[in-house]
Amino acid sequence: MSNLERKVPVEPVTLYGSPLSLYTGRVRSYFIKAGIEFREIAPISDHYEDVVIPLAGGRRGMPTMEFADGLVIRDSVAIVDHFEAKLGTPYTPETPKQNTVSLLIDAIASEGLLRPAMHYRWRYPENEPLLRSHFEEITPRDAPSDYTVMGRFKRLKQSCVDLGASEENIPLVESLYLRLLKALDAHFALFPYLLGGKPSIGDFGLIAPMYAHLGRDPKPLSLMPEHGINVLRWVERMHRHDSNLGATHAASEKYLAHDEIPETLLEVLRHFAIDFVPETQAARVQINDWIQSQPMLQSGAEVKRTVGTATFDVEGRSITAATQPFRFYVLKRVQDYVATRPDAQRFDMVELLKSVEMASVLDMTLERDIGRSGNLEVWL
Ligand SMILES: N[C@@H](CCC(=O)N[C@@H](CS)C(=O)NCC(=O)O)C(=O)O
Repeated sequence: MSNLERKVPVEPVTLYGSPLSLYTGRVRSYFIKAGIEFREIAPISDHYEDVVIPLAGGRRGMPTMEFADGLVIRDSVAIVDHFEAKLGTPYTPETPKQNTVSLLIDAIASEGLLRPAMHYRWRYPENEPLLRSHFEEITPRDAPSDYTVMGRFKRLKQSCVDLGASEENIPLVESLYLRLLKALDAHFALFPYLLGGKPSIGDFGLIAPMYAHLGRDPKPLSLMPEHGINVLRWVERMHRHDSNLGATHAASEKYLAHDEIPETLLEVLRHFAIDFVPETQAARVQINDWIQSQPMLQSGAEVKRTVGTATFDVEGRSITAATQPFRFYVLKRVQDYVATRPDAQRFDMVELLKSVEMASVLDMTLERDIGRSGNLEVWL
């Protein structure tokens, strides 16, 4: 029996989520890869309403998970962290450049790809029958208006615009996404996962937008056979217990040797930088201004999903998008990792990030840190 198998809980855990939920995808894929026995159910039972939500900080968020002994964890990052710690960090690369890239892609993909994910879901009516059916499955008891099927449609269509996918910006959002597919396709043609023969934390962040929205809703799914066959194969691979290497992939089920970051992945990072860097910089300024304007913000106060909007330029177009402190909570993990490396390693990491126009993200910090308390993100 391997160490991994021995440390896996005996009782199956319960994952409250849905096939249409972006962040459930991160956890589902992690559980499948780590061999964690789980049952996934819709978050609608009386038990969920009366017992789980209060333990989840009162937030009705997917994913939320519950252990047989009653422990509840809400938030996909916290759930993955919990299991990484428990299992001996099986999906955290040990070498510095690979771990930096894994953490960076985790942040960029799970927080920075919401714009194409929401655009391709909510702008194409052919997705609606599937979405309606899934929302019916997860409509809670005595649903408040925001949580009825119609309420969710209205709210989420609006949040597509709020995230910067306005009517005028559709050509830009689609062009950026199709170029991303192309870059990822070139990478996954050569490597089964981001860093070689085994998934990393970055793969689990990337599967979040690439499954429920971009790899499953009918319209964006239809783009994959034309623009990203190897991305489609990776999406499938991320849902299998085995490594599922392709015939053209090297046979090793390990991360690449010598801390290598392949050129195809550097290209993916260069592409991510196009909107992630200006957006994060603009969001940082706006959120820090907001923090300054809140002298009474108590330590322990819940961090709201959005605190305003920021405007930035991408390829000559202006985008205004909601600013989300959570982006910085995830990004800080890369920043802290790099900051605590020995000088020589840090130098190499900064050089690597410079080569993909991303070094500036190491300095994009908030004036107040974010922590967790009672299953909520809180201002420290
Ligand atoms: N940071 C959270 C975000 C969770 C989240 O936003 N989940 C969405 C579904 S993917 C949700 O439940 N939103 C509430 C709603 O739409 O009612 C995580 O990583 O789990």
